[in-house]
Amino acid sequence: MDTRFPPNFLWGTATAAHQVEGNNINSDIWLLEHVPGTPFVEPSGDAVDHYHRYPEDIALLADLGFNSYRFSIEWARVEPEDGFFSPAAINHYRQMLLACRAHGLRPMVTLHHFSSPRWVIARGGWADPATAASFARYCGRIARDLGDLIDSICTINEVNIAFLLSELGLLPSGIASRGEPPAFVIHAARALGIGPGDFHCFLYAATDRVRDVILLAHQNAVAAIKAERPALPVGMTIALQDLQAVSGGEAVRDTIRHRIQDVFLEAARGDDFVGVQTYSRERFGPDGKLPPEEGVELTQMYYEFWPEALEATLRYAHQIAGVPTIVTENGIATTDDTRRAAYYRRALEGVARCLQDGLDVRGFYAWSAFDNYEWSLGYRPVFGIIAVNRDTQERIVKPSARWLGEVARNGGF
Ligand code: GCO
Repeated sequence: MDTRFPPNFLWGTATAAHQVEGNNINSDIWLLEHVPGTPFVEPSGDAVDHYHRYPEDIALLADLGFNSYRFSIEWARVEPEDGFFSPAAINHYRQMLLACRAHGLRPMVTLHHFSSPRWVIARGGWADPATAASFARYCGRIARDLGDLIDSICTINEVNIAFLLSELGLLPSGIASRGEPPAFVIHAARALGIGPGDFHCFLYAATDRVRDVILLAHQNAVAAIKAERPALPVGMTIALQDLQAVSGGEAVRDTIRHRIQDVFLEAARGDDFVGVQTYSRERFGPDGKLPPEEGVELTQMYYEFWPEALEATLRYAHQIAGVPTIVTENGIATTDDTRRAAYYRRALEGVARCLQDGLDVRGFYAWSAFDNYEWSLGYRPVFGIIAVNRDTQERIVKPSARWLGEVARNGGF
């Protein structure tokens, strides 16, 4: 098949501040990593020290052949206390953006990637509409101070993550039930001076009220960014699995799909683009979610090796949201890098088929540039096209990085 991509297609890798920078000590996630009973298997610590090593990292990504880089700006660093914007932190991100520009990488910036400042959670977190206003104020500030160097903005990464975890039964035990809060919530809430019932962090709070605050935060952020930089493309990203119905599972699948995908895709309708983030598929029968299909290879995340999911979710996103898409994350956790390259080849063939059918897909970002901190699962799952020895912080380029970089350089394969 013809896997030529348009000449202006964005080719990049993606990272998130908390997962790579290290020592994000003012964030809610850092707090959760360190409280008694934490659901995190290990703390993030120095991560891959991207906060200090971004100049070499950005140069390496450019050398490999990419033309863009998606990274996140950390709200907890930029605004460590309510209303105090750190000029030093903002300048740090300005230097990162300048490094991207100097190396020919068009920067796509995410303004919220799961972690929030501690003060936000102490004031009601994602259940409080005031958080939508605070978030928009921070986004407007970034647009004003850094927008001249940014190519496009993702306001919030995976607006639907908590709802997806909740519907698929993946929340840490105790969070989803209405019973006693788990120990880690009690301790985290105490550290913030609030009651456990008032602890609403982005990753784990999955109520209708939280959903409304998150979508309001996105809308307010778009308005605040556009007020500063009307021409800057803005969207949000959504975690989308290919949700398949098996032998009579359509009704169950459709109900779940409505709650975890449709309401968010519908909210993206007025945006400049929507970010599609896809890793695998999930199958549903009449009684709910089914286990992985027998005989299908599993990744380190216990997801099925199913690169065709990306084509399916891109088509679905176009159908429901009706705006241009960007693949803001796609990838696989495996220690066998030959499987990663195979996965990307098949996923990209799916993207090419979408383009041939006239879908407006604008770019592809591999998750992730580096092996990094996979949230509660720690450092075990490796998603990177570049390995990192975290004792020495040495970067080791994997063959999949060379392959993907060549595809980017050649605009196809
Ligand atoms: C997400 C996040 C990333 C994850 C990745 C792999 O999609 O959940 O954006 O932070 O690391 O998805 O699970």
